[in-house]
Amino acid sequence: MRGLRPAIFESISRRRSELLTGEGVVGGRLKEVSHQQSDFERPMQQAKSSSEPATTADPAATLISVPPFDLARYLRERTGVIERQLAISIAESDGPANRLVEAMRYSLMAGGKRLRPILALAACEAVGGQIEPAIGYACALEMIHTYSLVHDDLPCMDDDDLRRGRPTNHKVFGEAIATLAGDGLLTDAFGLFARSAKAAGIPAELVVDTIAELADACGSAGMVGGQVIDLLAEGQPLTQLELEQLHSKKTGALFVASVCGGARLGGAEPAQLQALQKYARALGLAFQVTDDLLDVEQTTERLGKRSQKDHERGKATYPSILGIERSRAMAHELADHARDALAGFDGRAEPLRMLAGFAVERKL
Ligand code: GRG
Repeated sequence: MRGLRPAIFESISRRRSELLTGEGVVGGRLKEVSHQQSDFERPMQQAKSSSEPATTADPAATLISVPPFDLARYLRERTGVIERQLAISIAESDGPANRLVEAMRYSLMAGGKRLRPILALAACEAVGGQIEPAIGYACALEMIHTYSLVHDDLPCMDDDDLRRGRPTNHKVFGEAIATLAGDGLLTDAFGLFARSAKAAGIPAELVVDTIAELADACGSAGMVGGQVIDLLAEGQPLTQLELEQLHSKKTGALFVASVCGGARLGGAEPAQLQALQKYARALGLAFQVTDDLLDVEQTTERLGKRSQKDHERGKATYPSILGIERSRAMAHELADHARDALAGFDGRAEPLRMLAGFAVERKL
C-alpha cells in the first residue's frame, strides 16, 4: 500500500495526526480553556481535597477553584478508546473477501476526528450512563459515517482523490470494491451494534428504538435523502432555509442519532432526549456552517481533503449565501444555542458543552 502513497500524502497524514491528537486543532481559542492539570473525570463542582490546606478564609472560593475542563486531553482519551475498538470491529479475513476487508479498514482506520462516536459517549455520560455498553454503538456510528465518505468520494458523486489525508478508497481499490466497502461498513455497523448491545444486556426495546432512529437518520429520510437533494441542487441557487433543510438531513440527522442514541443507551428520560435533540440539531448545523467556512479558508494539505470544491461544483454554501463574517457569527450563535439546550444538565454534560465549541473552532 505504501507504494501508492506519494510524499504529499505522507506529509498531509503526519500533519493531520498532529492536529487530531490535539497538538494543533485545539489551539487558538480552545487552548485558552485547556489546562494540563485538569481531569475530565473529576466532578465539575468538586471542592478541594480535605488533605489540602485551605488557602483562603472564604469557603465559596474553594467551590469555584475547579480546574477547567481539559478538552484536548478528553479528545485524546476518547479517540484512543474508539480507535482501539474500531481496530477489532472488522474481522480479518483470509478468504475471497480479504480485499473487501482491506478496503473497509483502509478508510475506517484512516483517522478522522471521531466526532460522532465521541458525542454519543459524551451524551451517554451526560445522563449518568456508563460508556462501556455504548461503545459498540459509537463504533457503528463511525462505520456509517466512513461509508458515507467513501461513497461521497466516488466518481459518480463528488469525485474526490483525497480523504483523511490519504488517496480516496476508489483510487486505491477501484470503484467496485470501494462501493462494496461502503456497503460493508454500513451493513456491518448494524450487526456490530446489535451484537454489542445484546452482549451488554441492553433491554431489547431500547436497542430497537435506537436502531430505528439510526436507520432513519442514514436512510432516504436522512443522510441519503440529503445527498440526493444536494446532487440535484448543484448549480442552482438555494435560499438559506433550503440549505438548512438539506444539511439537516445530509449531516444533521446522524449527529442527532449520535447524541440521542448515546443518551438513550445511557438511560435518558424523555425530557432529556428532547433537550439533547435540540442540542444536536444546533451543533450539527454549526458543524456544517464551519465545514463550509473551512472549505473556503483552509488548504487541501491542512484539511486532508480537497478544499475550494463547493464553489467549483456550483454548490450553495453558507459563505456563498451569507458571506464569511455572517457565516462565522452564525456558527458561533448555533454553538451557543446548543449549549443553551443543556441548561438543565449538571457538570456531567460539560464535555457536550465543550464539544459545541470544538465544532466551530476546529481547523479541520
Ligand atoms: C450516503 C453517499 C452518501 C453520502 C451522504 C455525509 C455525506 C452525505 C457525505 C459526506 C461528504 C461531506 C463532505 C459532507 C459535509 C460534512 C461532513 C460530513 C464532513 C466530514 O465529516 P468530518 O469533518 O470528517 O467529521 P472526519 O474525517 O473528521 O471524520
